Amino acid sequence: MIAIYPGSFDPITLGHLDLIQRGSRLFDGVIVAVLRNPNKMPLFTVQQRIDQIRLTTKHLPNVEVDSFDGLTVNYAQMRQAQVLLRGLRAVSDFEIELQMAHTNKTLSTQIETVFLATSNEYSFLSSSVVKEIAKFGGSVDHLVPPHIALDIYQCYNQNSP
Ligand code: COD
Repeated sequence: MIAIYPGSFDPITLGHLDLIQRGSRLFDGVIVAVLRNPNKMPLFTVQQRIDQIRLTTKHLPNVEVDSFDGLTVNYAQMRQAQVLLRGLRAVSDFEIELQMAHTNKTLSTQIETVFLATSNEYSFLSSSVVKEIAKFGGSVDHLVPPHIALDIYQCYNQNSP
């Protein structure tokens, strides 16, 4: 069974990586799919994010990284995937994720959303938190893979704190 793990991943964090690793043990294949979203002003371009995720997941042979436009369910169907993999950190995630899962179900009855609960140590972690800390000169070494931390420090024009 193939799962799509869709998201912004701007940038990928250790919380995302944890979910990908656990998903790769549950499914035959996991496709990490970066949304090409012209409405958002991302820190990293789609290509940068794809390269970052590829480097981060290179030890996982059944994980592929791609990007997509438009509806996630259409992309999933195009890739012949049966599952959308999503993470749940808190009740606030639950509300949004449940709405998204129900919406996606109305668009395609073939595709199931599977939620994995966050690992305890990453329950507070998001790409936004990482950017906020880095913007104000804090260290994000414990929140993202080492090569991503360097990319982030470079973006904010700072040396490793
Ligand atoms: N622990 C566990 N899970 C985590 C953690 C963590 N620390 N951090 C993030 N996650 C999970 C998130 O809960 C989410 O499930 C996933 O990882 C990706 O997170 P993000 O923030 O990188 O990506 P999102 O949530 O912004 O992605 C949203 C989509 C791109 C999937 C969504 O906008 C989408 O499907 N857009 C396409 C249009 C569409 O199909 N719309 C219809 C559905 S409403």
